Amino acid sequence: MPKDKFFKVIENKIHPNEKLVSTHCSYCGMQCGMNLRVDTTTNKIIGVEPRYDFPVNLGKMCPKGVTAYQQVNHPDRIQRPLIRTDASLKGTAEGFREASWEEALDLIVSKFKELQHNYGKDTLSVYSGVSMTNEKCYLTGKFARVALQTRYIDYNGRFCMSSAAAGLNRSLGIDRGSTIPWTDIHQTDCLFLAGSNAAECHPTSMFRIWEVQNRGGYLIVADPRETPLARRADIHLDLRPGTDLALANGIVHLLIENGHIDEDFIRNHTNGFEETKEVVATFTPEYVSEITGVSVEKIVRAADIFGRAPDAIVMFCRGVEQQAKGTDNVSAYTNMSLVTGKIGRPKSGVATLTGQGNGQGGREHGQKADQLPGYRKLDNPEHVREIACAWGIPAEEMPQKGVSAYEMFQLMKDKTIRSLYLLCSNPVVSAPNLNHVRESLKSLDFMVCCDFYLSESAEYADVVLPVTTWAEDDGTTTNLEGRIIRHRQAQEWFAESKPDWWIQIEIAKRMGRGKFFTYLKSPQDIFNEIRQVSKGGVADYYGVTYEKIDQNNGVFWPCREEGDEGQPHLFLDKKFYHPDGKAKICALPYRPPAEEPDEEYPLRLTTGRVVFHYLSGNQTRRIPFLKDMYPDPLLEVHPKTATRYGIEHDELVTLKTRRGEAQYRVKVIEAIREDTVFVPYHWGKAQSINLLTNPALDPYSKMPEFKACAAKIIKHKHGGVRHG
Ligand SMILES: Nc1nc2c(c(=O)[nH]1)N[C@H]1C(S)=C(S)[C@@H](COP(=O)(O)OP(=O)(O)OC[C@H]3O[C@@H](n4cnc5c(=O)[nH]c(N)nc54)[C@H](O)[C@@H]3O)O[C@H]1N2
Ligand SMILES: Nc1nc2c(c(=O)[nH]1)N[C@H]1C(S)=C(S)[C@@H](COP(=O)(O)OP(=O)(O)OC[C@H]3O[C@@H](n4cnc5c(=O)[nH]c(N)nc54)[C@H](O)[C@@H]3O)O[C@H]1N2
Ligand code: SF4
Ligand SMILES: [Mo]
Repeated sequence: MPKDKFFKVIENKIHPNEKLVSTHCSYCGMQCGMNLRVDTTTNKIIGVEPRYDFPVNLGKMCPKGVTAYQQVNHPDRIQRPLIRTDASLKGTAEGFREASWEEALDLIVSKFKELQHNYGKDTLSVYSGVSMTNEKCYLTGKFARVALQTRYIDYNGRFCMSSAAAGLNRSLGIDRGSTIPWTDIHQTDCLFLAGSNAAECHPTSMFRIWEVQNRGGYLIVADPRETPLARRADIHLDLRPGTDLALANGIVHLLIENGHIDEDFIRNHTNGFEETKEVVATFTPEYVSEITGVSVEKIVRAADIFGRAPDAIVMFCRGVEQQAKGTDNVSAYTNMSLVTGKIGRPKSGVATLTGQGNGQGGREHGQKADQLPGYRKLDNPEHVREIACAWGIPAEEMPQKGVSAYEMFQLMKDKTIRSLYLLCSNPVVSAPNLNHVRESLKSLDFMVCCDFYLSESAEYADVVLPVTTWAEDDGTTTNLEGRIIRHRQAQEWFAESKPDWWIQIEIAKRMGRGKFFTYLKSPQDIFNEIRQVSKGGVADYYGVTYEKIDQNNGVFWPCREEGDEGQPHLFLDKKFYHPDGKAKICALPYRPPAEEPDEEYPLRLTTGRVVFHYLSGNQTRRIPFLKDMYPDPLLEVHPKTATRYGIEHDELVTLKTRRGEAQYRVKVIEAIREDTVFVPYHWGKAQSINLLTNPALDPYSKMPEFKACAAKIIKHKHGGVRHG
């Protein structure tokens, strides 16, 4: 790939008694290149330097990235396996004793066997995450289906990328988050970003995003809050939470009316235009303004700028996806690119900003309830046969498809599921409607949690297994562009911790299923299996090798042959991945959020992130700098709303919804709509905003409605402003 205008050769300085290990950040989907500094006398990681040679971040990093290394030798690391001695203390950090690996693994396997003997194979479940490498994500799917032989596996991407995946699959026939490499972004003429707080959540994208304006291009942002991105945008579409579908339909309506559509492209490369035209016909700027609260002028101007721009990129993130109609929102925004033909060429396209480090790769290789490696589907008998054959099991033995993450917690409550193997996620903080989820975990007969810190979820476990961090193991991840990259081991396994793959292989052996795993001795062995098994699938990794990744700074999938260089741009041949080669323009009638404000709950609550913390906060709340910068969650309230409730900045109030309540200090801020309040979700226990969120699920993706529900503020009798 050609070097872009930001590329500079800067050598990393190596200090005496140190070596640099070239790898990537553990956190978000940007997967910034970094070098870990290792003291060669102690062989411990002691610091970090950005990598200038990785084309995505080119030497830039954010506050989380520069402190990520502090996780590795942190005093809170779990040193050895823990076994629960007092069941009455479930839900607390008390009531555990240390144990050997032998004892812990034997206990797990005897419990699994006993439960399966009494209640059938599907009584076990696996809930996983995508902060893990492709190797671990892939193996977890195989572990559930081949070692544990259960249908019940799902993962935290259900709460993250599931609507993007469902929407992109429906519209384009493929779910690669971005149709273009990140090095295209700054070269476009119009960047339309919906529901993304990129300055805080994908901070190292910002130099490219600002460059669009520096070059004379336009930035249009749709967000109920005036985020740093929205503040500098040419147009800020400050919509009510949960109304994106109306906004997107309204813009498509105007693109058609203004003659800004590409008729040749529509005729030759898409289906569905006529039906869509009919549906959007009623979405006049006035009607859209009524639903969204955005002024008619702004809607008209946004559509005009987007329509006139020679090249344009539509980007969206969880703000539009974490809704009970997230899938429709994704397809509706994708319609903007499809009707204008601004897709399938450099500098134009569609991108969702993938959340977790391996949010892309981790959703391709079989951690989803209905999916097998290479993006194959469990309800396709041909796909099942292919994977069963690759794994060496009879096709009839392949477990059926399971259910989505939140539905799994429901099945625990009614005892259909009696055991959970949890890894790489902290659902006691991150799942919606937590009162229910916490009860579900309590009702389990036996729960295992694999983590490197004792998370809020680990406190519900019967056995806790200490795992290695990202910096102690080799492997690959696939970043938000679809680029497969290498992570490298910089330090030995901490204390008695083990990598997730090692643990799963040991359990498989003890379950009597070892023969399906024995030849996997290292991450590279597992990667080679992914190559074989994904061959012929949509997400085809066959042509990717560790060596090729090293030589090219990553390889974009699909990469079908050893000689193939991978595809940074998708659809350059205007072939979409539906059987007829055409993309689908989707006709999508509007529907309101699952829960609208009313007299009792008059406010709209939306939730999300701040720059200093990551997801459930289990990793970042322990890093001194990050904790100091943002110690506790704050409730963002517009000054006029604060006046209406008679509350002041920093006052402690109760926020309540139909599902639960929690107390927060108020942050009075103009950068939010008057009818909306916002709380970040990175905290556990009584501070969890997910005690309040709505588990209404999207019918296609099964994504909960994290981004919109009805709430009220309750003022405390005796104030609560801190003084001094
Ligand atoms: N600092 C930090 N960075 C992260 C993460 C983190 O935890 N912390 N997590 C990573 C992960 S896993 C993810 S998924 C991404 C998430 O990245 P983002 O999606 O950018 O983050 P959020 O804060 O969840 O939501 C984005 C924006 O959506 C807006 N929003 C809320 N409701 C609506 C709505 O109805 N419509 C529209 N259009 N916008 C709405 C919010 O005001 C917010 O500014 O970030 C990744 N990067
Ligand atoms: N209200 C609200 N809720 C949300 C969201 C929102 O916007 N609003 N966003 C949702 C989104 S987008 C996401 S991605 C989810 C994420 O929510 P979670 O899935 O809870 O994410 P993490 O906090 O990353 O949890 C990962 C856990 O695994 C551990 N861990 C890290 N790496 C490894 C590893 O390699 N192996 C193992 N075994 N453990 C590891 C970490 O210490 C941590 O405890 O939250 C969702 N919840
Ligand atoms: S932007 Fe994301 S990948 Fe880059 S340093 Fe920050 S958290 Fe890490
Ligand atoms: Mo996410």
